Amino acid sequence: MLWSLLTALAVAGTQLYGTASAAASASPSACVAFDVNWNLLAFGFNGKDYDAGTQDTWGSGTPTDITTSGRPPFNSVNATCYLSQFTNAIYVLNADTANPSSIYIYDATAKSWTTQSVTTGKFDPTNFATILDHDTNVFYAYSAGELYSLDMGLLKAANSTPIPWNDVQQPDLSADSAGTATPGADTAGYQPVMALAQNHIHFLGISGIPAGDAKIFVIHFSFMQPAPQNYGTAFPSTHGRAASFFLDAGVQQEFAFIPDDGSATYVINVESNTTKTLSGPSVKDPFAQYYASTSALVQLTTSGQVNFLAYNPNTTTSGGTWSAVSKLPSAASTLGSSTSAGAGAAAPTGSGSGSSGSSGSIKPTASGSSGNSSSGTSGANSGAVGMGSRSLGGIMLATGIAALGVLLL
Ligand SMILES: *[C@@H]1O[C@H](CO)[C@@H](O)[C@H](O)[C@H]1NC(C)=O
Ligand SMILES: *[C@@H]1O[C@H](CO)[C@@H](O)[C@H](O)[C@H]1NC(C)=O
Ligand SMILES: *[C@@H]1O[C@H](CO)[C@@H](O)[C@H](O)[C@H]1NC(C)=O
Ligand SMILES: CC(=O)N[C@H]1CO[C@H](CO)[C@@H](O)[C@@H]1O
Repeated sequence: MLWSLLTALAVAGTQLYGTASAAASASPSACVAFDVNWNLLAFGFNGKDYDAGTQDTWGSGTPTDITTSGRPPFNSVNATCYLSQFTNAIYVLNADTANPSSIYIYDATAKSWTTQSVTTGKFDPTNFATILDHDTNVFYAYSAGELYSLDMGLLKAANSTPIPWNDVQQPDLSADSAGTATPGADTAGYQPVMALAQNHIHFLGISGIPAGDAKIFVIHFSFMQPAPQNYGTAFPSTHGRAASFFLDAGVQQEFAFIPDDGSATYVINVESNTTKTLSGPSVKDPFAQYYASTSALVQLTTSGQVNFLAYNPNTTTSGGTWSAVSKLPSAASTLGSSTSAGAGAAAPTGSGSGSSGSSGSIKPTASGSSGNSSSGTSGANSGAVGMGSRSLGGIMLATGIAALGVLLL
């Protein structure tokens, strides 16, 4: 009896530890995005894909099952989805461990899938952040101190010719305003946070840049502005996640930035150079993914929960309440199943806010894109949760092992 109890404890400890590890080190293998009519699309939810409809319907009912052939298996961690607004297609990255660099294309009009092959060159498909530029339909990605691009043309179905990731430049991420570009400056150890607005890539969370500032890469001129731009509010210069708010037509002008500690949601307007401070997500999860429409910021947590914050660019000025998209099932079985996270677990988000042990707010109470592109990524389930579970698992495991030792003696 004692033996069974101890065995059970040890097993429980092992399982807890495994789950916590996965949850704490990588973003979900599911992803969320929007079509051009602002229907919320949820991919890789327990082997299925869903259309949850428009925002006014998310509170109840059931989503439409849009699962069909040719879809990726969604068996890889860190899956991300991007709306190509001109084509009404969703581009899906990191969704197939067997084809880690392939880009799966979902034609949201035809409701069909194709697979675009890619030539990676030096680009590492397991270590990057990216945005899809609205006007050019080109991906820009940062990986290991290098900026890359991949031109999707106007594809809503795959082309038989592989598309290359092109080396663009070694960006200068320094705060130097002298006007001289030093390739690679301040890129060491940088965990990229890329946010798109006005065809500019905003690099956030750079340790040497003051709070409230971003380094800007101007896509149309392939040019990194030497001096950082200030956005009026001292949002922290830490790692986090970003998602651009679409407009019904034209390029995005605002993006949301959620620091890893989930303490607030900052909405940065790159026309007025101002920042609004909205409520942080109820679920604090440094690995949550985020995606935005014209009027909502959506969070997919690493535990598979989907939450949203309503946002009206004309009238929302602060605060706000996060709610669950209760229409969608939890994507529970699509957690970052793989082990890949490994060591990354230590400080997955790099310089990110030393939040991970903090706030115990793990309450599941938390209730809670389209034309010329945008970005989005991040996960939920606060580090707090992950750490908590892991510690618990570790303790239980240790206890079990110690007890086993005693028994063996
Ligand atoms: C997933 O993302 C984490 C950091 O967010 C990174 O450390 C890890 O290498 C990524 N794994 C894969 C397989 O992309
Ligand atoms: C915002 O900053 C940019 C770059 O410094 C500048 O060109 C633009 O005029 C500013 N906008 C306003 C409204 O001040
Ligand atoms: C905000 O105002 C613009 C200009 O009046 C309008 O086109 C847009 O629909 C408004 N957005 C929302 C979400 O109400
Ligand atoms: C369909 C559409 O609005 N396309 C526009 C996207 O942005 C580019 C550059 O601003 C315009 O030239 C296109 O007309």
